[in-house]
Amino acid sequence: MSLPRLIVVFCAMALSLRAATTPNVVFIFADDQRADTIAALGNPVIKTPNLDRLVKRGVAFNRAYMQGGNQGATCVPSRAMLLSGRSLAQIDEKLMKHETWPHAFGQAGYATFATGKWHNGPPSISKSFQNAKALFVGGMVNPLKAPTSDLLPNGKLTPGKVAPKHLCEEATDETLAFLKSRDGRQPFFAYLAFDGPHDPHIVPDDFPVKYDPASIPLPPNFLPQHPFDNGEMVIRDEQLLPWPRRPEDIRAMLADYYRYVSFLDLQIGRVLDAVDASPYAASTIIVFAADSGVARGSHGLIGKQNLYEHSMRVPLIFAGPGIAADQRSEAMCYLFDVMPTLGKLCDVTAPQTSQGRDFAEVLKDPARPARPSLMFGYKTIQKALNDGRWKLIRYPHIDRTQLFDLRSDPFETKDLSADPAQADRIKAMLERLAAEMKADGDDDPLTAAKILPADWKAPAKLPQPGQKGY
Ligand SMILES: [Ca+2]
Repeated sequence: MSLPRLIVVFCAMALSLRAATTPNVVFIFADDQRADTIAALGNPVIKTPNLDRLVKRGVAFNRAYMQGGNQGATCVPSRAMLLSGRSLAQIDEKLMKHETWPHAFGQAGYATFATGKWHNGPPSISKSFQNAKALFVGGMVNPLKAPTSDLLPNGKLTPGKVAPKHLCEEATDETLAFLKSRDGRQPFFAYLAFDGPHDPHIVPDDFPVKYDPASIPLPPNFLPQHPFDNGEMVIRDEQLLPWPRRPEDIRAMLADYYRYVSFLDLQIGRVLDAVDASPYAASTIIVFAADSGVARGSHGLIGKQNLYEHSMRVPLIFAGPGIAADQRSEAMCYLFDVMPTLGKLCDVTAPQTSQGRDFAEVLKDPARPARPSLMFGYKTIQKALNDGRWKLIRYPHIDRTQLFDLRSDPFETKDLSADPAQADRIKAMLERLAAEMKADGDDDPLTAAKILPADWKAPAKLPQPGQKGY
């Protein structure tokens, strides 16, 4: 046999050996899906039979978080953190300055595939994935993909018009086609990024799951208006509903939002069925997560440009070979720890620039802790620290601090910052937050040079698309 032929045979053997011993990965990533939108994890209203299936087979994290944002479109930094394994203060949003984790999977012999939403600029797609299908690049789109002339002002389809395939369904089809194309010679990493349940909350008209707004409970921390100016009160997401927020509007919005989650759940079921029916059923790790939560009436807010739990906490479920079944974990972690963890499970060498920690041990033993504390940021105007029980949020522009006891008050309704008994704790947590920010390269001050009034009332004139502050 000639030397080149020998090399080819050797490489093929090495690849098939790797395929036989290393797991595949299907990573399903939702957009703005709150952690509390899964029936099996305690939501009494929503129907998510397929996410429930995944919960049953794996480990669900109750305290997984995105770290924050440096712009209103938090999708962008969140995905940059996830895919690079770098912290908020250290990301390149275009994903060009550092090696990405999907690239590292490719380098390790994986076939890498992406479909759905991409929000980090076109050049980084081919830098990250060998194969990308039906990726759409950018922010807000109508997921029905119908011509504008066929849509009503609310984004829904004009009665009598027919829409092409919903974006999330199309991305699922592409994922199924990719799974079908596998011949077992190479392990694979498939990344399916849904555009939903980000607003507009639009699913095909004939999707049968519907929710009666009257049956949907208001969030326990619902308020008609946020109690002070958090620095981001009139950004686009906050303009989705008028002030004061009305319970009936919030219920109607949640009904549409939940319906979208159920529609995604149907797509997730198609992926689970396809993996189950494939030769890779026993060798495939399935991960479900979302890039952020969102407020939807909590604290008088609608969007995710805040550091409350409903916006920062994300769903995170791992299932597959070597992972405990039907377990919940209280281990705290960031989204940017997820790829390092998958790297560990799949024996993929981390990019040198990845900073996330692997918590693969938690997947075997869900009682183990992961990170001792977490730090969050939104622009220069909100910074926070969660030490496992206590959460401090700092608003430097109005010189204001909130302190919540997450153990007794998971909905962050009782701000203890004015309690003299908490003064030492607040001082210590502020010092720790400042030190952790500094260690991570975040130089923003915790008290702004110019302090603005904290009072806020809805302005008569709101910023419009394209204007500053929108
Ligand atoms: Ca998002």
